[in-house]
Amino acid sequence: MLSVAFGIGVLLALAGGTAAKGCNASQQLVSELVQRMEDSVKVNEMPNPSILLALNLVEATWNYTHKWLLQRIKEEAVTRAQKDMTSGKVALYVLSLLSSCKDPRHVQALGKTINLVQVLQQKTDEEVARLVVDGIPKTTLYSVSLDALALCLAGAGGYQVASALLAKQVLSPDSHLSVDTRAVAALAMTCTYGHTDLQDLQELLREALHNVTNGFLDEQEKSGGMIGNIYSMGLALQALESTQEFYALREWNSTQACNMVYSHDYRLPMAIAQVLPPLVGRSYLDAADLNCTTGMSPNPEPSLSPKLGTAGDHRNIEVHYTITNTLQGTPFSYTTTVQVPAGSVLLRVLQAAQEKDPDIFRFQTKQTFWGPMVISIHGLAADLDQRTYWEFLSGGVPLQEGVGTYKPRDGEHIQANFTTYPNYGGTTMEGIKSYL
Ligand code: B12
Repeated sequence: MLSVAFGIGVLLALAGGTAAKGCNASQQLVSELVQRMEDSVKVNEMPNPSILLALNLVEATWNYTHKWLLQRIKEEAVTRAQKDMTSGKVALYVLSLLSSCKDPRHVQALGKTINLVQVLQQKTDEEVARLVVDGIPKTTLYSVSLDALALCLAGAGGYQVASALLAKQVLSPDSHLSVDTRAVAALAMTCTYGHTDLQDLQELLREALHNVTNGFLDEQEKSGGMIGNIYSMGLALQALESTQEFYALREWNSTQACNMVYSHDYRLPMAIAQVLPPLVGRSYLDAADLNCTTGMSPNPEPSLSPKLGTAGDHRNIEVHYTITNTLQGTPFSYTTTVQVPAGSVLLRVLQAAQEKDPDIFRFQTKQTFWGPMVISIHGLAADLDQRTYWEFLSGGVPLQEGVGTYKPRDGEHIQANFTTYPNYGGTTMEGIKSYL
């Protein structure tokens, strides 16, 4: 029902010339991905700002779902941004509002008004203070990168220090930043580079951007187009898309990397939201420069219906499952074997293990935009402050998908290990003062 409207919307965007760079994906692929993203929007779930941002970046036709998302995002902003949101989440809200040509300094809904940029500045200051004192941010460097990007695009203060710290982290041999984090940091640093007159800071950013972009290009040359994994490709392509001047002397044939993206059937709305912009030659850096005059499509209200379950086939498979903690309190390690229908996602395995032996294999999840995240197993809970989490592996190799998406094979051995995510090398304020 919505596809006609999207088709037209995307066509308009492409006719506007945005597809000249980047992957130059077919309109059919872009429309299909837009459709999947829109179909994922449900009235009974949290509005996802990354989806609104991606819809705006591909200039999908304004319709009921789009309008509903924007309204819900404003409502969430005025009720929850100050108290219940991390800095990174507020940054995504700011980016989604900017991309809708709405002023994030003046968000009005439910009879309340909030200055979301001010909230973001406060939260970014807390991240920066923690990064300077402890060498690690309050949340993650991925979030700090979103913070710096959103503040820079909103034309607010506070992003220069954050960007300088990010550049230091990128250049530190001790900080093993993921591709996703380096990509968003590159977007933030590129924005800062274009908005600062401070020469020392520019030089630092140039060096860090050169490092990130050349690292990505080396990686894709070695891995047949892949940068990180299939879920980091969207952000990596966004970064390469908007940082050409920092690898100017190097030829990049994007075909390999784009083919890698085309070969994957993206289903997760979050993954689609990150990969769509570079498919039409755009990145999050374009969020504040969009033309929002597109008219409202006459399509009727979409169903915004609850999610459908997935049906597997009738065969059963056997999966071995081990949970291990050697990090905190009394160490433990337990293994079980369960039968689940073929085609089941890993969550089904955890449920079967819990049903079989609830004392040992009880677990809890929290819903996130990437699906259900396992936050506790055997009564041992992940803790943001202590930077602990339950990591999932198969044959000792970390899974690239979560329990709501990953489908184990017959006979596979899945491990859940209680572990910590890396502490990044410290950067003292002294270390960055000279750049500011
Ligand atoms: C930081 C991060 C983490 C941190 C989160 C810590 C924290 N307190 O913020 C930690 C290290 C805990 C983590 C864990 C995992 N992660 Co992670 N993570 C990220 C990263 C780099 C940034 C997320 C973020 O901060 N977003 C910004 C904030 C503002 O948005 P948010 O909605 O509040 O973010 C929350 C969710 O993203 C959630 N989250 C983070 N990772 C994952 C993964 C899954 C599957 C789920 C359901 C939720 C989730 O934690 C965030 C904070 O609450 C993304 C990269 C990306 N491209 O998005 C990968 C990413 C989302 N993670 C990924 C994966 C695979 C995992 C793991 C499954 C890895 C593993 N083998 O165990 C586990 C989750 C296991 C579980 N317990 O269920 C994949 C997901 C791909 C997919 N198809 O689902 C991504 C895209 C990285 C990648 N390119 O492979 N992750």
